[in-house]
Parts: sequence; structure tokens; C-alpha cells
Amino acid sequence: MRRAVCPGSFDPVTNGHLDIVGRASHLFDEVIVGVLINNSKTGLFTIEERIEMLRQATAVYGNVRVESFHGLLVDFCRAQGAAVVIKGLRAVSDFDYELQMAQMNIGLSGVETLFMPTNPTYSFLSSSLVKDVVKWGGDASPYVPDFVRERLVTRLRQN
Ligand code: COD
Repeated sequence: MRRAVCPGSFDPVTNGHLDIVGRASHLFDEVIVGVLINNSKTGLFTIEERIEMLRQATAVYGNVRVESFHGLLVDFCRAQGAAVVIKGLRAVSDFDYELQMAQMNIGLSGVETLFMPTNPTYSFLSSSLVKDVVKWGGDASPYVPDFVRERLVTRLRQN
């Protein structure tokens, strides 16, 4: 079975992430979305909340599974039986660091990284920007699923 991992923080999932996951799901038998547990960084949403949103947003694809991981991405890939990591590339600014990580990962373990060009509609989009837009009263509906936007509004405009 050909498996690929789409890793990230997903705090929260955006339409840019979902575009990459959806396209990957057409190319592989199974896609595993890996949510990084990063104990040194507090997110807006807990890992459980991120997973729940990702599961809801990817339920439309029959071959996408959502799991969390900590430690090295390549160890997670090995545990999942995945030989490939899929990354979305938004702009040249993404490339330098992504290339370093891809080269480190293949050196560590032989896990390949495939880059997918972002959908131009989402090329500027990040979880951080969406949080900022919602925090200051902007409309994030073009950028995240509706149920994610509602959770953002509840979380960020409580006071
Ligand atoms: N369009 C297309 N793709 C997008 C968009 C967009 N608008 N936004 C994000 N993406 C893609 C990118 O491929 C990105 O890598 C991925 O979605 C996840 O994005 P984020 O922002 O949620 O997640 P990051 O960038 O914080 O995730 C970083 C990782 C968790 C992948 C990385 O830190 C990692 O692999 N950590 C594990 C520790 C490890 O193995 N370290 C050594 C690596 S060499």
C-alpha cells in the first residue's frame, strides 16, 4: 500500500492545508495527516481540538487518517509505514527551510519529501494570518471551513 504523511501544526487547519491533503489523497492509497505535539509551544487549540477539526474536514475523503506525533517526523513515518512526506510550497520563502528539512529527513531515514505547489487561491494563507484576521474582526470565511471559523470566533473573541 502506498502511504504518504502530510505533517504540520494545523493550529487550526486552513483551506490551504486541505487543498494539499485532498490532492494527495488522489495520488496515494492512504494519507496520514500528522499533527505535531510540540510541548515547547502553546497553540490556540489543543492537539485534541486540532485533530477533531481535521477529522471533520477530511471526512469527505475515504483514505485520510489523522494522528498526532511527537519527536522526529521520520520516526512517525516509519511507524506508519509511509515512505513519503507531502509538503505544500507556498512561495520561494518556504523553499529554503523545506529543502533543509527534506534533505535532513532523507539523510536520517530514506523518507522522501514531495513538494506540491500551493493552489494560487491559498498561496498567502497560513494559520497565523487566519487567527489574526478573526481576532481583529475580519471575515475568515474564504480561508477555513465554516465550523473552524466558528470555533476561531468563539475562542478569539471571548472578551
Ligand atoms: N498552501 C499549501 N500548503 C500549505 C499552506 C498553504 N496555504 N499552508 C501550509 N501548508 C503546508 C506546508 O507544507 C506546511 O509544511 C504544512 O502545510 C503544515 O503547515 P503548518 O503551518 O500547520 O505546520 P508547520 O510548518 O508548523 O509544520 C512543521 C512540521 C511539523 C512539519 C515540522 O516542524 C516537523 O517535521 N517537525 C517534526 C520534528 C522533526 O522531525 N524535525 C526535524 C526535521 S528535519
